[in-house]
Formats: sequence, structure tokens, C-alpha cells
Amino acid sequence: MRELEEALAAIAKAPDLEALRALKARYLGKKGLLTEEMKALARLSLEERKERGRALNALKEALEEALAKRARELEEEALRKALEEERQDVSLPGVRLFAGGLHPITLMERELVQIFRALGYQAVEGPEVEGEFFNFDALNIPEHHPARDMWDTFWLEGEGHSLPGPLGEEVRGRLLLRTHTSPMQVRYMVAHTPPFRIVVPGRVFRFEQTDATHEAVFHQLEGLVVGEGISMAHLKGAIYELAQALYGPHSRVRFQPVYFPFVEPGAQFAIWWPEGKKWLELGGAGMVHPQVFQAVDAYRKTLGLPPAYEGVTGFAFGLGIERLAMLRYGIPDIRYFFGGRLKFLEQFRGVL
Ligand code: YSA
Repeated sequence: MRELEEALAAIAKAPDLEALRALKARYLGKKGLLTEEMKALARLSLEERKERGRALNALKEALEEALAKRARELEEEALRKALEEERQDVSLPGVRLFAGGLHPITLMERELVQIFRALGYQAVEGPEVEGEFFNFDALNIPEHHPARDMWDTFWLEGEGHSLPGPLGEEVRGRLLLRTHTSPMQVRYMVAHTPPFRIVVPGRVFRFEQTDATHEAVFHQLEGLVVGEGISMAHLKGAIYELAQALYGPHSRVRFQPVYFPFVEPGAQFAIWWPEGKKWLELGGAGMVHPQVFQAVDAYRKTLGLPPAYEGVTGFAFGLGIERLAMLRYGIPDIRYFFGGRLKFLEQFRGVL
């Protein structure tokens, strides 16, 4: 029985389940001590075998019980330890998920609109599917005029379409995806009388090959100011204010003559970017062409409205928002904006 006591003590002290398995094999396994003793029974007399057999069975039961008890203890201990180690610290800050944010073009557009609002401009928007009349004819770009080649156009298939005009009236004609935000000049002038100052942010479309600085779908900001005595000096002042707001007091503006059918004179303008030490070509501008005012008044007449643009002058400008955002945020390729890569967009979380 000394053996039993030793065995029970060893089981009770087994440090882990591995050791317990070894002890079980040692005593109860195929070649275990107890098994050997059982085999030895055969050599005993019947009387001795009975007595010894009973004792061995009791021993076996005692060992099995002790093994099961220690196994339970070890399992409980392991569980307790695991629970303790794996305890969640709910006070730790969590991993931040990117829950979405404003697109860099939206940020740039909002910044521009904000700048012009502060100068007394109102922001208005127009349709992306536009009539040929508003996108071209009323802007002094008649059919077959070579200037139409300046804007490679996505036309909507089929003839006999109609769309709502500036006052909701039905306008019939060919439809297209607007190639610039300038048609909103016409729409706004038809529906309002001067003086006014507006900016028109929006998406425009061109049937163009894309490269690092050209997209087929991009954004423009149009500006239009009409009233008595509006001059080129006012246009320069407006672009100057824009430059100051974007790049501070050391910025400058530059105008160079250029042709657009809907302005006379026409100009392209650039802003001096002090940190980059570069001129940034931003867009086109000019004094609203008298032909545009005449087209607007002629259209008003068809709606039964009196002429409103005799004796007034105005300036207009249109700039590319992507080009400006590229410089502002240091983006080398325009195609990143709408390439749909979250890694790119996530960088603008919290800008502005
Ligand atoms: C001119 C005179 C006005 O009185 C009013 C507006 C204008 C601008 C005219 N409507 C226009 O669209 N001119 S533009 O074809 O030279 O485009 C203006 C700006 O849009 C460009 O300077 C450039 O910044 C941007 N742009 C043009 N094509 C682009 C583009 N940006 C990205 N991808 C393209 N494919």
C-alpha cells in the first residue's frame, strides 16, 4: 500500500496535464504497474487471487478517481489563468475606423464658394444634361463654328429631346453632357435681372483622352458679375481677391489675351503661388460678349419677358477645380481623384 500512497501523492502534485498523462500510463497503461500486477494474478492460487484481485481493483478505482480529480483541478486552473490573461481592458482607446469624409474636390469646391460668398456672390447650380442652345448657341458658338472644337462633346443619342429651360418651360433640341459650367450663365441671366454676382460650381464632361492633367469628367467653378459699369478692372479685382484668399498677401495674378467666343476681350488667368514659386494657369475669363446679352434678351422675349441686358456690362470666368486641388494638395496625377482608392481619399480626413 506504500506504492498506492506514493502514486496518489504523485498524482495530486502533477504540475500539468502532460505529467498527469504520464502518470496514468505509468500505473494504468498497457504496460503499467497495475496492469502487470493484474497479469501476475494468474500465477496465484484461487484464494490468493480473490483477495489480491479485490485489493488491486480498489487500488485501480482509487487511482482513477485521483487522476480525474487532478485533471479537473488542472483544467480549472488553466481556464482561470486564461481568463485572467485575456481580460479585455475596456478603458483602452479603440482602433479608429474611417467612417467617411468629404472628397478633396468637394473640399476645394467649398473653399472656393466660401471665398466668393465672402465677396457677396451667390452660389447657384445647373443641370449636367444640357441643351445644345445653352451650352453652345447662346454662348455665341453656333453649329459648324470652329470654336465648337474647343469642347469635345458627349452628345445624347437621338433627336427630339426636351428639357426644362431656365423658368421650367419646355425646351426642345439636341442634348449633351455640359462641356463647361458656362451654360448656367445663360440660364441665370434669362431668369434674373441685373445687377448680380454668382458663382456656379459643377461637374462637366469632355470626350477627351485622359492623362495626368486631363479627365473626361471634372469640375469647374464659373463666375458671372453683371451690372452697370462693370469693367475688366472688376474682373482683375475678383481674381486678385481669389489669389489672396488662396495663397496670401504675396500672391499675384496674371492675365493673357485668349479667345473665347462668349467674351470680348477674352483672357486666361494665372495665379502666382509663392511657396511653389510658379504661375498656376487656372482658367478662362473676359467681358461678357454683347452677342450673349442679345441671345439672352431674345430668349426672354420668347417667354414674354422684357429685355434686361441693354446698357449693362459684365465679366465672367471659369476655372478648373481639379487643377487647383492638385496644386493645393500636391497631387501629381488628376486621375487619383476619382480612381476610387480609399488609401488616397483617407488622407483628406479632417482637411479644412
Ligand atoms: C472662359 C470665359 C468665361 O467668360 C467664362 C468661362 C470660361 C471658361 C470656359 N468655359 C472653359 O471651359 N475654358 S477651358 O476649356 O479652358 O476650361 C477651363 C479650365 O478647366 C481649364 O483652365 C482647366 O483648368 C480646366 N480643364 C479643362 N479641361 C480639363 C480641365 N481640367 C481637367 N481635365 C480636363 N480635361
